[in-house]
Amino acid sequence: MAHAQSTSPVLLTGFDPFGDETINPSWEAARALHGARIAGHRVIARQLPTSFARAPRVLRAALRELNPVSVICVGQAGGRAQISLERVAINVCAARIPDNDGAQPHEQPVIAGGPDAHFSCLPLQACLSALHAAAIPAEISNSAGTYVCNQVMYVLLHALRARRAIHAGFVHIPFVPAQVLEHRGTPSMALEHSVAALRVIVAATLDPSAVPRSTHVSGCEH
Ligand code: PCA
Repeated sequence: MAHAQSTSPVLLTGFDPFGDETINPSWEAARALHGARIAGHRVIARQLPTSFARAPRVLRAALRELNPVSVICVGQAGGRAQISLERVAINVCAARIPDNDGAQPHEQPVIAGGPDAHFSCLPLQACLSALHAAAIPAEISNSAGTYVCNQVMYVLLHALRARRAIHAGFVHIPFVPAQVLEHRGTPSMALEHSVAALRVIVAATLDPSAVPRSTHVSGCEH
């Protein structure tokens, strides 16, 4: 079993473009690491649709198929200036704009009857320290919003709630510079920096000495 564990992949997901955008840096960054080996584990990148109906299905299928040792879902957070390590997903879907299927839920639960929130099972402090040591602007965020990213984070942590030893969580990344050419003052981060950030986060997550964050609030076992 130790062998199986050491060869289990890391699953990285990113989203397809949504809203007015023609690219989504989360997918560009995730796919840049597809096939990389980090701390002995292979990275597998999968794209999720920006769709309330379809993203959970694609994610659950990937979890079943790949049995990953660690899962990091990535999304674009236009307007943010730093890498955001999301702390919490809430049981709410409330869309400001329609998703890629035209759906725009208002005040619906992600999972009816589910807990109000799920906390990240990533070692957030270790990830944050490693990012800062690599001179990458990063912060812990206390809201992943109420759109598809929050939904995916909630579904991920709900699906793995009985398997708390798996490091799983969500990271938002800024726009890339090309997306803000015509939006003066909107922050962006070069794709290579976001890719470097994800590499650092995966490595910190796989580091056996990385003791988690607040075990008392989320019940993760690491
Ligand atoms: N960002 C959106 C959904 C897809 C993405 O990349 C969000 O923050 O919810």
